[in-house]
Amino acid sequence: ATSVDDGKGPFQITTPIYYVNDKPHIGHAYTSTACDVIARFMRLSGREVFFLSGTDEHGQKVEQSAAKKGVPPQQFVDEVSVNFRELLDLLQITNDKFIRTTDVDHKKSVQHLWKVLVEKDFIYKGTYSGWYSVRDECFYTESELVDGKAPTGAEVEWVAKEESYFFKLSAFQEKLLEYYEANPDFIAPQSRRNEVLAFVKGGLKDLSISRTSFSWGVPVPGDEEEHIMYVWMDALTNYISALGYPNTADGTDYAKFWPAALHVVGKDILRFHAVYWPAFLMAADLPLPKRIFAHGWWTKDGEKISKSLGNVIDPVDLVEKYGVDQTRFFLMAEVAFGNDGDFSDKTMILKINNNLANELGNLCQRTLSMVFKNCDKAVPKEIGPFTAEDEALLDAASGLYGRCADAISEQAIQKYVTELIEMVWTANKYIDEMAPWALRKTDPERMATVLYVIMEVLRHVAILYQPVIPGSANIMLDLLAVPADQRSFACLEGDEYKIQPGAAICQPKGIFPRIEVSELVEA
Ligand code: ME8
Repeated sequence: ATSVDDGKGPFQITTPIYYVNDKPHIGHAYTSTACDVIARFMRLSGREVFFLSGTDEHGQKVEQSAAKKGVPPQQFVDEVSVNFRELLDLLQITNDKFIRTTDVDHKKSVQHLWKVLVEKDFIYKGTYSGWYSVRDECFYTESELVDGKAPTGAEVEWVAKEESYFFKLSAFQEKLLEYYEANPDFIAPQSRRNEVLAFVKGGLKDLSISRTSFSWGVPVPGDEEEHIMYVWMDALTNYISALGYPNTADGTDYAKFWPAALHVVGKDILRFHAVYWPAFLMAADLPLPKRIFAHGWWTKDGEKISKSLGNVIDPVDLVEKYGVDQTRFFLMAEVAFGNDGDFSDKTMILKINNNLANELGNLCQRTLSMVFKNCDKAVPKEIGPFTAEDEALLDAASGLYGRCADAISEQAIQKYVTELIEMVWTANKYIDEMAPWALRKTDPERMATVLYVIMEVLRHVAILYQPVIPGSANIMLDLLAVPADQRSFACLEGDEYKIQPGAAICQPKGIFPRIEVSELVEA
């Protein structure tokens, strides 16, 4: 997929809002971290960012979970929502807003959208009977069922003749197809786009958008006593309610950010985002977001992660065992964004030990300790002319930002990290070949030059690693004596921000501890 974002101006990025029926797991950590990498990247590029996350708190699934716990739904969602907020803090996610669908403003916003759709004649009252999956919060047609279950494997129940409001989704089949055609990068990756196209081409039925058989939801305007809104209609609207919709006046977040939005979702909920949400927006005459990116699914040792299998991975445990940056790094580096991935502790430990501890950590450590010991505790001053090898390495480092930016413009986060990993490989190869330790006595000026070159390469690597491993990247930048106000991507261009010869450096310290093998055995 190519970029649809113009690379300039305000930028909105969103995670799905997570259901509060249970505590957060690795999938939630994954999507949130991916969005955080992109948000941080954009901010470091100088763009104004509105990064949104939050919790989806209505619907039958949440109501049932609350009932099981024996607490009123509001109390239940208040408690569980906190776990999601805390996970974001733990992972150092820099969301600008955390929306809850039980927020008063959000509810008003959804009710407003509803009224607009009524005015425009896209909502009518009828009766619904059909299959519903509480787990998926989704209606299915008979023909979609597989062995009496939802295509996702979830149980379905028969909803017998419930009075319901409907959204005229069928009216949007052609309009959606035209839109996908005219905007080939609206849905990414391509394989997922094809699935959406096939689904829409298969025919769209009007969508039941209200329920009467339970009560935990946003009341339908004009029919408050009987009807609550379908949870997906409520939830999807968060992307604009968080920006202040229906207030769209100049100066509002809505005016500034919408529709410069990238919605990142798991492949499980692409249909809601790529079909229903654009149809609601078209019906309301509102602009559509720039892109929907659907990422893949994590499994554990080859199996679906689920409570019943007892193989749920708690991101809080990962952070405790391996560290925040290590967890972020692994999740981003392990699988191509868009593909499925399999989690195992062993792979995680190996990846952290290899790419972070051995390759990046050692490169920093050996370079900086040589500088500290042999160059008067300062960035080398007495540097000679650059050789072809020096120039080649420095050129590779100067091109790094462009390559990384290209990757991010396609949400290719793994590619982004791989660029950095490979840059470090190249630098390690260079240091081994130049062997500055052997030059200490014979040619100190050449030694100083080699060390200087590596420090400059490390500066590029550390600045560009900030979105992925923010804490460690900033420690690296401290060790490299890069001033705190010279860490944005603008400082990767031009000579004035290069590592300054003579700048004092402090005693280097290890950044990435190796995870010991005993832990590997336990895992
Ligand atoms: O669907 N691998 O909420 P949800 C990768 N409330 N990602 C995973 C994952 C896994 N095994 N499991 C979950 C909802 N995710 C709705 C969204 S948005 C308007 C409403 C991630 O709590 C992935 O991003 O079930 C997936 O789309 C999301 O969590 C589903 O979270």
